[in-house]
Amino acid sequence: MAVQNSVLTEQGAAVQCGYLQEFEADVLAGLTRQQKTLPCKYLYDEAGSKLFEEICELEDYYLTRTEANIFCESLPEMADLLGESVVLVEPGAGNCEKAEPLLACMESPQAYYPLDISPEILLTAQQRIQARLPGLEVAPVIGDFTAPEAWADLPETTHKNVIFFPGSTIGNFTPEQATALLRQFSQFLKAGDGLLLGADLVKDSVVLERAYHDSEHVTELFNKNLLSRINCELNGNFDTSAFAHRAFYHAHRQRVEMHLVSLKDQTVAVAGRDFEFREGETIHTENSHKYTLPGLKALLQKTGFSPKHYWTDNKQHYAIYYAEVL
Ligand code: AVJ
Repeated sequence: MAVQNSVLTEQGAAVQCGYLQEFEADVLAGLTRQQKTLPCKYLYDEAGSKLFEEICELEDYYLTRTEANIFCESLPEMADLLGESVVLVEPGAGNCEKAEPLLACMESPQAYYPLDISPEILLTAQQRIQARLPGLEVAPVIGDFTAPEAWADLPETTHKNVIFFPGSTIGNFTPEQATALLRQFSQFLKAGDGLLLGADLVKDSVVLERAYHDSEHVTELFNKNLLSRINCELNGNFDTSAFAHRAFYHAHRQRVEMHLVSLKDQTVAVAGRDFEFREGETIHTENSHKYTLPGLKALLQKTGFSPKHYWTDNKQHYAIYYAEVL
């Protein structure tokens, strides 16, 4: 049974009300820290998600098209490994555009459960997929996939489940967080269930840094949108022109870090509180962790999965891994 639209909207409204309180608490806590930090999940509001979609089209941002090419080449093989009558669960599904060709290629998929925080985007995607794949049950679940409650809202099933986690979303998590998240995935799954995971690989730092400091400055807008969002939703007064976008590869941590650099000494108010910035001080806004193939394999193994197969592009810029629960 698909979730009724009215239920979905109510569920969405309740989730979003709690979400605003959590946003405020997280922003105030993050700006109080020695290294000012804002959780990267807040970059993806409606405007941020649109900017991120623009990033995905950029020449400098190789990730999306490289992953798409790998999928395009190996979809039948992947669908074959997944098997028939599978329930596909996608945490952070967004517009569900990556799942659609996979579902179309799979042998009589049982259901598709996209899990995301935006009810509007999910509803549009649900209608689109149901029109293109009639007979497939598409039941969106509104929630934050890093929260255990969201997983409890998923319908129970006796069929084989496969968690679909493409887009290198795993890169947003530190190794410790990624370990916890994949353990959460494997605990939700049962023996024989699967995980199809996309991850960006370690490579030349020039290529990496260009992807996050693009020549068309879309990533800069994406990063600064977080400040505009705080201004709007939390009554802030950030002057976005008094901050600069910075992105660099930290080889030891195997990640690209995104920051906003204060261009002068300044005081900014958020939700009735004042925060001091020194010139050159930064707010750390996002991490994008990069993996090696052995690193990915080890991560899967220590979180309850048995790695079965991986696919890469010829430059080994990006990998898609398929693993099953032991
Ligand atoms: C959505 C986490 C995959 O890390 O490449 C892109 C986010 N931030 N450009 C990434 C992002 C700036 C993206 N992920």
